[in-house]
Amino acid sequence: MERKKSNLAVSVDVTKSKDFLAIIDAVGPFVCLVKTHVDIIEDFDQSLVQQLQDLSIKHDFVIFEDRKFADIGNTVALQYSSGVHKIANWSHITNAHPVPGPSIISGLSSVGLPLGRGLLLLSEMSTKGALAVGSYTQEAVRMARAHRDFVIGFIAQRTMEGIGMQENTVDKDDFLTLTPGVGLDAKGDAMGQQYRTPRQVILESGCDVIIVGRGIYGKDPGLVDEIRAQAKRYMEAGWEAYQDRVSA
Ligand code: 5BU
Repeated sequence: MERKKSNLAVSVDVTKSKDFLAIIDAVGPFVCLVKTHVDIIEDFDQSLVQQLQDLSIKHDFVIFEDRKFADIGNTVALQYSSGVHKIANWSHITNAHPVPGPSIISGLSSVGLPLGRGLLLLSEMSTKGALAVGSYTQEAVRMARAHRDFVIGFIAQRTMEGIGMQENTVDKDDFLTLTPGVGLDAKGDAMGQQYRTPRQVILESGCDVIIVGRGIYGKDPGLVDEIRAQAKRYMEAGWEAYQDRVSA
């Protein structure tokens, strides 16, 4: 993030590998991270993974497969390492719902730790009516603190710093907060998504990284110049809000 002066992550939710790679190459210079949902790609094969890794080196970004694991330890270890996608082989970080309890972290770390991978826990969601609130969120943060060797942060709507801690605790967290549900032009979509601006997310809510999907690639993945311009716009808005937060 420091090296590129960017706290922008782009979520590339398209179904054709040609569009997927074109968007990533266009936004690459502006992002610290690219977030994927590889299970929506219709023509997925291992060569796509190789090309994604090449782009990650070319543009200096981290790869995050947004897999949202949610099963028992043994099953998630298999889902993470095996199957068609073999996520652990190429995705630097992935994420999990805390709903099964700490065993989900043990299962995933048995695969990911030896490979130097990291995990984000979903302690909140951006959707209307989300159930990840209150004591659920607090327990997610406690689970993360108990597994600092593998958990590097959260997907959440605000910083998780201090959540669930006793008052006057001097212990400081050092977790990242990555936040989806970010848009400069829309307030939401027709399926429950809710958007806030980079300023609300980074400056007011104390998050670190904005995750932006349709706000950047829009409806037509072929409009590469427009996608590049939007990526630059979101990168500048995110970084300015971050600078304002750290200098406040
Ligand atoms: P959008 O096009 O900017 O709305 O895409 C948001 C992305 O972030 C999409 O890939 C979702 O799966 C993902 N997401 C989210 O929107 N809200 C959440 O709480 C979580 C993930 Br967790």
